[in-house]
Order: sequence, then C-alpha cells, then structure tokens
Amino acid sequence: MAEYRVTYFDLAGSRGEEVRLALCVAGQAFDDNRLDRAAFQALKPELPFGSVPVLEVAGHGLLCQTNAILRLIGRRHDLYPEEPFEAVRHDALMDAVEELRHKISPTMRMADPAARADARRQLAAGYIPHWGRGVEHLIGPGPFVGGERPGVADIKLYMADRWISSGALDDLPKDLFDPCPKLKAVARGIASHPAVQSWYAKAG
Ligand SMILES: N[C@@H](CCC(=O)N[C@@H](CS)C(=O)NCC(=O)O)C(=O)O
Repeated sequence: MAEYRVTYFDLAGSRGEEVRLALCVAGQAFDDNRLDRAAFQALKPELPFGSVPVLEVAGHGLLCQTNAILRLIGRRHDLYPEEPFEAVRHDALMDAVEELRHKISPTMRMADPAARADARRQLAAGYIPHWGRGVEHLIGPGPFVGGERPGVADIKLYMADRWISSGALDDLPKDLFDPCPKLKAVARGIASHPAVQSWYAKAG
C-alpha cells in the first residue's frame, strides 16, 4: 500500500481533486480510491462528518476536512509556508475557495431553472466579482501565492478558476475571473505544472 490513500467520488473536480493534485505536485504516490454513489452511501456512516474527501495516512488512520488535509500535505512536502503570518494568507485564500463553493453549490440543487438562473445572476453581479477582488488583494506579486513556487493554496485557486472558467455552470459567465490577472496567473501556473500535466495525460 502507498503511504497515502485518497477516498473521493469518481470525478475530476472539487475537493477530492484538490487532494489528488496536491499529492501529485508533492511527488507522492497514492492509492486513488474512487467511489460510486452506492459505495459512498455504504461508507458514509464510517466517515467522521459523513463526507469526502478523506485521506488515510499509514499509521495515522483516517483524516478529514479538505483544507486540514491540504495543510498536512503542504507541511510534509513543502507546499505550505512555515512562517505563521504567511500561513494565514494562504489559509485565508483556501478558506475563501470553500466560501465560494458554499455560495455556488446551493444553486446546483435548485430544481427550478428560473430560480437557479436568478440566483446565479445575482452571484455573478455581486459576490463572485467581490470574491475575485479579495483574492487579487491577497495573492501578492506572484506568479504563485507564495512567490516562485506553487503550494496547496494555488491548487485550490486553480480548481476554483477552472470550475467557473469551464462554463459548466449555466448562467454564470465563464469570463467572470478575466479581471483577476493574479488568479489567472496562479491557474496557468498550476495547469502547466509538469505533475499536473502528467496526471491529466494519464487520466486521458
Ligand atoms: N467541509 C468538508 C466538506 C466535505 C463535503 O461536503 N464533501 C462533499 C463532496 S465535495 C460530500 O461528501 N458530499 C456528499 C454528502 O455530504 O453526502 C471538507 O472541506 O472536506
């Protein structure tokens, strides 16, 4: 068994993919345990908060909460700053991505297309541009959050940008982050990272 085992849904997005990409960028082999809905429901009672991703680390049991998992990977593999105030800046960006998810995700559960479109138009006019400005404020000179080298905060920002820019969410313009050059530089830097390229080349 590898040192790490990631358990998540069989999809290349959101929180589980952040953990997978962090391990890839860290150069760590891991067991990629992908669940279908039935397997997830069977496992759910054993999960600390009934949710995924979870990370198993040899000798340390099962770990949960994505940002906590990312910080662990970051601390062990030099993808997260040691200096406490610098770490707060990285944490703030990671928490901001979770907040963005919590604003957008409820619209994915709206059955009424008109209500969903309206909710997303409001996000596109207010919260999301405001979020982008906050992120630009915190990133620093770049190209990555910590300067020349990527870290786990960059991986989270890449996933957030990819989610919006893919155009997968109806009624949310995919160019919403075009006015955010620092976020775009982070996203380009992670997308072109050799470990990320090789991960997606293998995924096909
Ligand atoms: N705060 C948790 C949230 C985890 C979470 O909501 N995961 C989703 C998938 S991204 C999930 O397991 N959804 C299914 C469920 O809760 O039943 C974290 O950051 O890991």
